[in-house]
Amino acid sequence: MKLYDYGTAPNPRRVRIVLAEKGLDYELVQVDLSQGHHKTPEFLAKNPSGKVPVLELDDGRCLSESIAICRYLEAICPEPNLFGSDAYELGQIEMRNRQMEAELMSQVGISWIHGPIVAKKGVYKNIPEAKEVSDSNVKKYYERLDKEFSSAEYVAGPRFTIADITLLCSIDFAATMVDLKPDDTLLNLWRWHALVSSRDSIEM
Ligand SMILES: N[C@@H](CCC(=O)N[C@@H](CS)C(=O)NCC(=O)O)C(=O)O
Repeated sequence: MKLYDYGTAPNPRRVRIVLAEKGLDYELVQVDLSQGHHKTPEFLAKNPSGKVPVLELDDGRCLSESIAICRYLEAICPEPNLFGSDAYELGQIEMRNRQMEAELMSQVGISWIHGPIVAKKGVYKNIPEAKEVSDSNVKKYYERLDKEFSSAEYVAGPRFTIADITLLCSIDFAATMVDLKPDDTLLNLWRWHALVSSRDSIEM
């Protein structure tokens, strides 16, 4: 199978980490978003939404949406389990992953879209006020996470799951590409960050 990727993008990184956790072989294909290669007719035939990641199976069928791809990978390679083993855990991990996406990753995305790197491309109308609000939401959310990690080792219970992968990819993208590094005083958040970053599957 092939993974269509873009090095610094947080969503394909989630899939790369899941592939590494599961030890699956695949071919990595870089799609240069900065050159608009994700909007060509060839790429739109693979994902009409024009976004990475896309997983192309050996028979040519394609899946997009990071979590849909990761669920497929969990189905073909159940171990290590990243989405939950029993009914409660399935619900708990889904809930936490959705919260990381909807409450943090989406806000980081707004700060990115209205930040200086995207502004230079002139693709979107730049609204600095939107970035001010999302920057503030991200910083508040980091504080909330720091409190949660005072009594929790991982995002969704006692073990590493897809929810940790979503949070890690959101924070690392925010810190490196959006100038939203969590404050050094958020010691519980940084403890969690060091813990998950030390896994063999984690690369930038
Ligand atoms: N919900 C999608 C989001 C995919 C997405 O937004 N990918 C970004 C890179 S992280 C992208 O391709 N952006 C280019 C664009 O939107 O034109 C997922 O989880 O895969």
